[in-house]
Amino acid sequence: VSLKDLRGWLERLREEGDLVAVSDPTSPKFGIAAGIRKTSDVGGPALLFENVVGSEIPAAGALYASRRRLLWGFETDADGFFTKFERGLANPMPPKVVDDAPCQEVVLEGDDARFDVLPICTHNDRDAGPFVTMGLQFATHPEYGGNVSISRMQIYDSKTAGMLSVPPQHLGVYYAEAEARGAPLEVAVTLGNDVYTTMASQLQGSIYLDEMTVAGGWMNEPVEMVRCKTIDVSVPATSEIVLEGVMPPGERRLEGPFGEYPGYYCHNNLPTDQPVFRLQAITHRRDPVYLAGLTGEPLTDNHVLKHAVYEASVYGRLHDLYPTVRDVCFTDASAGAHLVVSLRPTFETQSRDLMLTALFAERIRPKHVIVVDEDIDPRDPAQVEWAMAFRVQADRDVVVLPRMWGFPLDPSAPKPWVGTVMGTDATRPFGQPFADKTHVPGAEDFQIPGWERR
Ligand SMILES: Cc1cc2nc3c(=O)[nH]c(=O)nc-3n(C[C@H](O)[C@H](O)[C@H](O)COP(=O)(O)O)c2cc1C
Ligand SMILES: [Mn+2]
Repeated sequence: VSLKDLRGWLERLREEGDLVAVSDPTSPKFGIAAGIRKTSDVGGPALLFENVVGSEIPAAGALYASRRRLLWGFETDADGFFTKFERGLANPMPPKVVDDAPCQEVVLEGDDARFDVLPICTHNDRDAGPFVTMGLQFATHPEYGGNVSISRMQIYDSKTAGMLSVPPQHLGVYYAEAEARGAPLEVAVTLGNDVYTTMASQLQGSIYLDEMTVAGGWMNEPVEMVRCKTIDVSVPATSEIVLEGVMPPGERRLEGPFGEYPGYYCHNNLPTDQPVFRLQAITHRRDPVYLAGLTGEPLTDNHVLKHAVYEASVYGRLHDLYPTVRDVCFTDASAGAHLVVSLRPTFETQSRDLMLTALFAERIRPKHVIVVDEDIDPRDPAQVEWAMAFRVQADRDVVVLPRMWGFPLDPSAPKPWVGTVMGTDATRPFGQPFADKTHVPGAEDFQIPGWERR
């Protein structure tokens, strides 16, 4: 099985028992999202909604709601993940352009190209309407080159959607610069891709980085891309569905509200003025699968996908500077606000140096950083809390910096993009004697008669 497309990955998940088909009719209005919410909350399987009310096209959901599925799709495991990630980053490979592509087996243009053919979902209860949540937007810029990212798209009618990408997000920059020249920005949106391409969309790289070269690096072969039918943009040849369109200059429309990744409706629930996407054509594979996915209170597709890429990126950067960094974790519950780093400190102030470095790691910025010793697993919230409880004296170990970079969607912040950041050094004082940990010899191996771990 090849994992170079969505189908290969679905096949793998089916074999692992991690994809369950839902055959009951399911409404794209809340019904699909309800299934995704439930399985995300219980750590359940991905879902394939075979019978979507009002659409011929089935929808896959919650594919990215678990790290284990993402690792299968990336053809690695938890131990090999950072290494494989870094090898791809270090060996980028430009895509290869092909003429014939599965994603263009069916071409819908003119009146046939309507959002209505797709099972586009409405998710959280106070959302403004249906949103495309997992689309990959492909665009090009004369100087910066190709870009791929994910932006939510609010569906207004069968031909028009909102597009939320605010500079410094690259799509927002591309659009702003096209608009300044009085030109439309051509954008292709793909739904249903392989995990490599999808993860590449979350790289927080330079604006000059063509993320698809990294996808090729991870695959160790160039990604095959095909030119769209109506615009001069290329998309992965194996995409399930492609939406071709333009973002016209000088046009804005109210966008939102939408239940966002902090688990809140931000900006006091108010919609904001955003650019518009006009649909020109839809192309798709025969018997395509639509990709649904949830954003909202952690943990959802949105968080798992972003955090995998953020952790591997931050690990690479920090490990370069501090080779005794062991692991980094954006905690599940914090929606990317909390970064825990485990370190074997080699000099007195290193844990504090690291704390500040991690707070300002370019575009990936946690709000709170906690540094723990190497005996603490940053992925185990109970161990982290234990370190916070008994290795921290707040006056000595906590650094609070007001008026720094803030999450644009943090409802507690005084204004968007500005907030207070905090570092906590939860390592034991360097080079000093510290209390011994308690330990019962033999506990690990003791068998409780007739009792199995539930
Ligand atoms: C499911 C999902 C939805 C997202 N929605 C948005 C969005 O609506 N607007 C946005 O600016 N970023 C969104 N993001 C984050 C961007 O895709 C991400 O920051 C990306 O790396 C930006 O690409 P760029 O570096 O080329 O700008 C989303 C991410 C995920 C995983
Ligand atoms: Mn980019």
